[in-house]
Amino acid sequence: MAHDDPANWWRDAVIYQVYIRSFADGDGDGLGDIAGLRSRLGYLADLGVDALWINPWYPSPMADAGYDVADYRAVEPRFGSLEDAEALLHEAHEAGLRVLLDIVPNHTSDRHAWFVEALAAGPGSPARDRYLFRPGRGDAGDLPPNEWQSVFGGSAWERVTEPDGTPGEWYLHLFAPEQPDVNWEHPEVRADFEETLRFWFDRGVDGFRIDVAHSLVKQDGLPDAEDLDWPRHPVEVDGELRRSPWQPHPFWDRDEVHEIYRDWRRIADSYDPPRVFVAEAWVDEPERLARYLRTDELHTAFNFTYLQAPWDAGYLRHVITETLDELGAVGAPATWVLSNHDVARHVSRYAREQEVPGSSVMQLLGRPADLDLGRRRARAAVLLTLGLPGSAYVYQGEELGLPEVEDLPEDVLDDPTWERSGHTDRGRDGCRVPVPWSGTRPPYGFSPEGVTAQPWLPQPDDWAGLTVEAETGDPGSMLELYRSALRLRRATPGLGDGSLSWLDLPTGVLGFTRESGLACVVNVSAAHAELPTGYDVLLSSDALVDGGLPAATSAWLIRH
Ligand code: TEU
Repeated sequence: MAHDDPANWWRDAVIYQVYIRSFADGDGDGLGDIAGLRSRLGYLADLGVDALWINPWYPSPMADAGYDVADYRAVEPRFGSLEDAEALLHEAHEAGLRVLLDIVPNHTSDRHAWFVEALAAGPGSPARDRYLFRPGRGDAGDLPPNEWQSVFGGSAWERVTEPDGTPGEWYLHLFAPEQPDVNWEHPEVRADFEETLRFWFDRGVDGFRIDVAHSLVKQDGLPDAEDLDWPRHPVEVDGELRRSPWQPHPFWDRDEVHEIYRDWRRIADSYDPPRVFVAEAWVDEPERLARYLRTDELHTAFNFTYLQAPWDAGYLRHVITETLDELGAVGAPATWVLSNHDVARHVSRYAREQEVPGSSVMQLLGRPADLDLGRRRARAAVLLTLGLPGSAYVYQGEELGLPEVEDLPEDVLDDPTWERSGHTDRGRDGCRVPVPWSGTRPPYGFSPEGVTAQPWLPQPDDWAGLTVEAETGDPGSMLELYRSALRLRRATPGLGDGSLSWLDLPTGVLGFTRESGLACVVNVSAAHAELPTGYDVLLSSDALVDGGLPAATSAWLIRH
């Protein structure tokens, strides 16, 4: 298996996403930190994952939970110090865990030294050229330069007050106004991010997750996006799943972005062992995603097409096949991901009617939920996810079966989406609630015993059964299913990197074989399904009934 090989471990690694502010609080201020993470490395090694991806831990005013970086080569004091970070890297490696950090190259914080300098320097200055400042439209320049909308809602442009006190230029921010987009045409911008890569690689970091990897380059002249169909999920046309034809977009997935990653790859390859990248690129077509994974570019990319797929056998088979075909064509392994800190937790997604592709909390609210069904499907889905060829991600808390917290009080909502949408979109806080470790009441061991600080987001009162402590040793728990699956995945040839062949099974039942006589069968339907003959069961997501798979159950099988 690839994960033992220092040059190829990423081809089938299981990578655990540490959303650091919500993972474990070591210093008792209600915010997770490096000390908390260090104290839980044993848990992660024992869980059986190969690597960690840690969300941004750099100094930040936290306008977007750390994705507004004020200094890329330091650590936010609320999370710890650079020494703490180095100690963590050392201890993780000792525990057999590789570590990926998160680099945010599309935008900086508005408190980054460059932006502070740009504001003070005024229009036309070289300092402004590191960002995308433009004059406004209209006689008084009081209209934004174009119609681009921020991902968090509202215009993607903010007007500044010039040093002389007059209303002045506008700057682009595809995300919050506190996250000005940088100008990737500027050689100094390129050189500085490369120095950041080296800074952390020199400290032993094994790779980077690249935030919004598909947005760095904007079209010359910044033209409006004319009625573009974006995103483009496959939709059923005449009984077949198809996408509308791809068209260039002024800021998403422009072809010019690839040159940047060729440069980054050369830097990663200059290290021994080579460092690796995973792209966060919300590019729907696997064919477009594969372009990021050509041999001289990035290693892997999150598979959001899979994450957004409804619980539907035909749809899942379609996106799995498409992914493996397109990524295979450039020699890249697939990744399989069900949840992260930006999307509604999959237990809650799967608890709803599965008609449309999607991931947002707004699609869920107000729709009837069957959380027991959501959990069964989530259990079935993890054996699918870990049974597919390639690498996989586990978002902290999914191994406990945590649901989305859909009823956070409005006054605790922290995601900029809530304000930017004029309080119409509650945003992503519901999947970011601190992890419950032990005990029967909040903070469930998230903070050290005896502290009075509350977790930065309140945990539900009914999570006593979902703590690591409560689930440990309970054979029916989500945690023990993850532990068993991860243990088997490591020990069983045929799981991890490689290929698959589909089995011909009844409608609604997905099944495929892997190398070494291994098979994975997932009953996506609402009816009972027979298992294929000639196999023994290695692991099933729930108990078999009459030797077959009840609805929303999956199994790993081995040929006898
Ligand atoms: O996210 C990029 C992104 O466009 C989406 O995930 C987005 O957050 C979501 O669709 C909003 O509804 C990355 C980070 O993962 C996210 O946490 C940051 O907020 C964002 O970039 C800006 O840095």
